[in-house]
Amino acid sequence: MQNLKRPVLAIVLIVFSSFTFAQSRNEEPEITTNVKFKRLEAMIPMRDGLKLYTEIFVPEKNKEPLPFLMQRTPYSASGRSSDSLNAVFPELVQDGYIFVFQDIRGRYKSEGEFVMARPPRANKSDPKAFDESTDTYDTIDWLIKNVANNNGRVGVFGISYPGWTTVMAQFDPHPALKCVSPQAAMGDVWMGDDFFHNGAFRLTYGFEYAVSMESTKDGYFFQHDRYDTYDWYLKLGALSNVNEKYLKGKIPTWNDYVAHPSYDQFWQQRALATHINKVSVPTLNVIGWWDQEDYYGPMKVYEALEKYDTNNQNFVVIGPWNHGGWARGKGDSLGKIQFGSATGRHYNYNIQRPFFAQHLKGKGKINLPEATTFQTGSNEWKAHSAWPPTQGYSGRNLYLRADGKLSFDAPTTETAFDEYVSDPKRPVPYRARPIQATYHPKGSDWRTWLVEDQRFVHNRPDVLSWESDVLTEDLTISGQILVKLFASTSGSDSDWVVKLIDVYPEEWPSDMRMSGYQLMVASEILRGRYRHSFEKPEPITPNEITKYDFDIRWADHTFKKGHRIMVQIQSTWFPLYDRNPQKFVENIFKASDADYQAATQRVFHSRQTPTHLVLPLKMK
Ligand code: PG9
Repeated sequence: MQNLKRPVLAIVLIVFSSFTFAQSRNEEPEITTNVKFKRLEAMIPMRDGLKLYTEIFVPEKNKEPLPFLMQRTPYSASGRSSDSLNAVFPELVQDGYIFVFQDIRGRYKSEGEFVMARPPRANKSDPKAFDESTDTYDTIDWLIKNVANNNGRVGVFGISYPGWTTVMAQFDPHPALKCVSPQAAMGDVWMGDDFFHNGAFRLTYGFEYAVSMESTKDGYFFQHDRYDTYDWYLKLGALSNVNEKYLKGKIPTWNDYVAHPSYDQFWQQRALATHINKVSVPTLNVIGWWDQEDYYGPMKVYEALEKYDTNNQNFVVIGPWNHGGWARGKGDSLGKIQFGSATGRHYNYNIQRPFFAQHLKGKGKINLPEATTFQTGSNEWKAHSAWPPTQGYSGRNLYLRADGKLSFDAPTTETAFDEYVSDPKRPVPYRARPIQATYHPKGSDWRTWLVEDQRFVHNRPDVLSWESDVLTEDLTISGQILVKLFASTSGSDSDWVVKLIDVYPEEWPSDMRMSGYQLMVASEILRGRYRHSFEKPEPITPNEITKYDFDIRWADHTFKKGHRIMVQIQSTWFPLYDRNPQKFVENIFKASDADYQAATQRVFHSRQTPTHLVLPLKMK
């Protein structure tokens, strides 16, 4: 057993609202365990009589009563062994837990029907009504009564869909539920997670994921007829071809996209943050800066819980990870980006492990700051007393200027714009081709596309770039990045993609391939029809300068001295996002191939129409 009383986070004086704590480098040992588990299988009955398949792993030699750590998943409860538990959760195995994995309704060996992101039950007074929250409750009740030598305490954790079931676990929880850790929990699949972002449809993910989950009960891989799916999706044409050519109306989630293209009640009910009205148990939210799937939702879940956190039980950790990256490997790099320390190991050893030990085993006390972030660029862990930080930062406007320049000084010219033609026949790829299927069994660059060098599109005629002078000192941003875009289109609908990029210096001696690297720090898309309301789309008046107010999410990043800041703007990001027809149609899922048209886009940077970003800049 590790010494849990070792101080977990160095306590230093708070400067403004944030402070750096001792670099974790070499602090956490690589733990190897070789614990043998007894595997039990159970069909656990739910309140409506249906049974859920569950595997329970009890350490063979354990004498003291142990707590449960549970994951509820649509991706199969089977397939784990003593070896895989020792490999995946060495810190937790070392401390001693009974691990539980359960197939949610309708998946793999569980009974019932699978419903994608099943909304919380409406009728709470019906004793047989169920949702993921009641299924967790009923499972916990069974576990503590039926598994020998348990200590009556349960923790629930999980990444992504199992992160969603973790958030659901804390609604009306069983008294034995003592803490939860939702990790990359998709929280709002329309506004900013897997299926749409600000109304733009995530074509590759939305299609491939729905097909893989709803074609069979136990996972299915759609075979595109070519390796580079850029071509496949381009050839597919309008979204209306999907049902006609491939799905034939048989995939419920695809039919839901078609029936609910806007942010109506259907999606609002599934947005977990909107249901949160208290912090039920201590909660450790975990998020990756470069999570290619669920970044927005987990932040919203944290924010929603924070509103009710009167007892200071809700915490967030945000690290330099892709989707679930903290649970795989050391976390010392992502793609070509190096972090200088094993950030995943730091999280698992110094944060997750003592969090569960305190709440499930009554051992030690973790002094977690409100928000723990790994600040990228400076590569330092930071402790913030609020996220986003509220003191010591101020919004600073960064303006697009003529000749591709970026400046903190506002433009003074009367008329100024840059323009490009956005052609749905030649959309801008979102990552370097070949674009393998999202989860291609032989490997896919999907997991690291957010940190790809953006030079692969820089200077395309349909991607505009503006760049600052070389920075003469470090510049740190922590929090939400706002966009005030003044733009026109010759069409009557349009997408706008804005990317904030850290341009590395020309000299990068440790790895010359990183010289001039363009690292995306934040990015987002807005479907123009939703500029006023996500529920009620409106056409754009062609050729009229229109203001778009949105955000490109959050960052905690230092642009180092010697680097430059860059902003890129484009109108397609394909095939991650479907193409906007650029002509207003009632429902883009029903548009025909003939509806897609090229449009001339102008981005303005004059005195009256000063397109700019508002950066949450750290004050000196
Ligand atoms: N990001 C996945 C997901 C897709 C759709 C809904 C919920 C989650 C996942 O990795 O589980």
